[in-house]
Amino acid sequence: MSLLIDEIERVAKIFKEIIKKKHIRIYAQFDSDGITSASILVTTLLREGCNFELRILKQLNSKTVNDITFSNSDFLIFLDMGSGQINILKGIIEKTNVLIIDHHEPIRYEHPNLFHLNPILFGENPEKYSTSLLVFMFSKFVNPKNIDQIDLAIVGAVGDRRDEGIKVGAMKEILEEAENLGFINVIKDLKFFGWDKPLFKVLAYSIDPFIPSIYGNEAAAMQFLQDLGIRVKEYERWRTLKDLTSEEKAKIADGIIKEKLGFIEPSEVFGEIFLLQRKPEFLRDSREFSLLINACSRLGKSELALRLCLGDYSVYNEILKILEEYRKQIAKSISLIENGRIVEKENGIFIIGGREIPDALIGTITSLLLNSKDPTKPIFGLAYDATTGMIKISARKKNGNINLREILVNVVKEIGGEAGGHKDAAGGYIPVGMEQEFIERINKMIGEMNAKG
Ligand SMILES: [Mn+2]
Repeated sequence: MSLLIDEIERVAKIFKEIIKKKHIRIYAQFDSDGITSASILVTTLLREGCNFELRILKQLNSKTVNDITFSNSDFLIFLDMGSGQINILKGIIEKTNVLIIDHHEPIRYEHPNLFHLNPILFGENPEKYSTSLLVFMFSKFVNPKNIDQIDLAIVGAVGDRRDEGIKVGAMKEILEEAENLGFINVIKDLKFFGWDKPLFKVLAYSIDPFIPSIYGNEAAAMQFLQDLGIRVKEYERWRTLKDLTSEEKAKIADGIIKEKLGFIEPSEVFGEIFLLQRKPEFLRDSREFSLLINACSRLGKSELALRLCLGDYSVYNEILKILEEYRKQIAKSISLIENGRIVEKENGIFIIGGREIPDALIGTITSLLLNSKDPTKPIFGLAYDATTGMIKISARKKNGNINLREILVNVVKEIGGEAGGHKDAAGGYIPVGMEQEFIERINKMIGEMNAKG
């Protein structure tokens, strides 16, 4: 057994003993990993008959921490955030019990009131975990019944793009168990979803895989398929993913890999897909489920996503409308970028979102562009965030040894702000007006790091 799993088990047992005497307050990060984590925990607490409150936070920072109210008998839980913000949580930890379940780079801090579950603290690779998987393991120790939450755990992992590597260690056993119990089915296929929708539409609106040359352009998607020798229509009916032969699927995969000229791994186009066997048809594909959650969150409707996770399917039609709006906003942001809101320096690419690209979308957009720009350069998305009155930063990279979290932490030390995250995906805030300074300093810093090797 691993030290991490031992610790999850130990904390789960203590938790089970004391939770009935406590009022529990859950704070979860607003993306698909955070919301699935919150849902798993909500189900767990309901099964234990506990009192709790839940809030979804866009970001935990020195401003939003002030909104956290509690009394000394409360038990606070932070999901998919908190590890990197321990400094601002110390005041709370001094006064009451805090449980952090997270996989972002942690600050090491010990206190009798603090339970801190983070793979990095136990020498494990954080790339193998999402918070949803950690919360799931925790919940399973609280009550073995919670094995049925495996599907949400997978949706969260998919949202963080952790699905490629999760079949290792403890997760491998859990996934096999879930497969045997009929909760999930793992297949290999093209990584698109929308099995019954016209194929050209599926390609035109896919954001993962993302094909920039046809995104949002149905005519271009049709042309792309025709150029590959794939019929888009059969008699009077549009063909769908379901209609494709394996040869045609291979042609599409090859076509995309060629189109993207090495900007994409073959496994991002064709690979393992987790199907959720116990969910209704429209939520069966874990990637589609995850996209719906993200669309809701990014457009400020995380409560709908939460309801969907908890099994209230009456919200589905409303969520489909949100998804449409989400896609429109992404298409609009991408066209803004193509029309000049981007700066390419020697050592990095910078998206200048200003007030035009919504701060809630800047992370998504930055990730998308990572698949179509020079893969040797990290990308930094900048957008104005009205809630903090600061410029939000999202940083992503594909290759190279530099650590984006470290770089952002160093820069905000010089120009002000906050930063946290992972080596390959980090984020933060800088003061308004410091954008140019930020770009210059980042470009210089990465240049110096690359020179050192
Ligand atoms: Mn996460």
